Amino acid sequence: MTTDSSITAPVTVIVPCYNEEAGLPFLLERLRKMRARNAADWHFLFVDDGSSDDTFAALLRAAQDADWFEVVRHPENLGLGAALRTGFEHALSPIVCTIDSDCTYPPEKLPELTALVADGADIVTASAWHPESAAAEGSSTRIWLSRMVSGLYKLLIGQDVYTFTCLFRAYRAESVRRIRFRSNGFAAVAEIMLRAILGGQRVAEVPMRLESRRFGESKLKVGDAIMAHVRLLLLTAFMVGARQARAVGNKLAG
Ligand SMILES: Nc1nc2c(ncn2[C@@H]2O[C@H](COP(=O)(O)OP(=O)(O)OP(=O)(O)O)[C@@H](O)[C@H]2O)c(=O)[nH]1
Ligand SMILES: [Mg+2]
Repeated sequence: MTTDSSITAPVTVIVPCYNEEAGLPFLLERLRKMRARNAADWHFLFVDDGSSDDTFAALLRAAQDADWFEVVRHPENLGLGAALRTGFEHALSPIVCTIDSDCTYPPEKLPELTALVADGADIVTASAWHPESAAAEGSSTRIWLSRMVSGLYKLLIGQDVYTFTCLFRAYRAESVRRIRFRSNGFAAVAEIMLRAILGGQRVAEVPMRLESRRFGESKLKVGDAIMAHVRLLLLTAFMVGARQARAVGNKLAG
């Protein structure tokens, strides 16, 4: 069913989808089994972002026999960041997760992430570029881009956070709601992490192997993603500089 209401289960998992009909049966079966095994009271919220294929209709059909997920839809494609914003608005659970709909990180591992939020972290991310993570599978361009921008953000931020680009995360809801991110596309994932770190939130990483997509096609447009990350790198440099200037100012004043 579609929903206008908000979700109050202990954990809500937001699943952004754009033209993912090929992998939907696999994804739904995997989530159903995962819930049956260890997350019976979790809720899933699919955000269909104006898909032009059968994604939305297939989700609605599947939702008729399932009370554990709901579907919201953008009438046109607004981008991954916009879909996440919509998801966060609807999910009122104390813990909110986001996952890729192509299962490139195993949904079964989500409880590892939510446990760390329960232990005090504000944001927990799967980390494909952590030194303890196994070698990633998939497109070499995507791997190169994601590694490179994560390395640059790490350098700018000056903290041991290795992966900024991974959507597979768990958040303390009250913390993520404080983050105002502006990116509408893929860069939103990095922007959320950067703003969380700069805002003093507690970040944890779980080393995890990135697996390759088995169904459908990648939605990442490399050129657009590079431009978005260049803008975000500049914004980050500005935010880091402003923070340092404030710290110096406070020292002089104190
Ligand atoms: N709502 C929404 N979701 C999107 C959009 N673009 C991508 N996604 C979803 O975001 C997730 C990540 O997109 P992918 O296409 O898998 O991008 P990727 O993981 O960088 O690339 P591959 O896994 O190598 O294909 C998937 O669940 C997509 O369906 C979008 O414009 N809107
Ligand atoms: Mg993917």
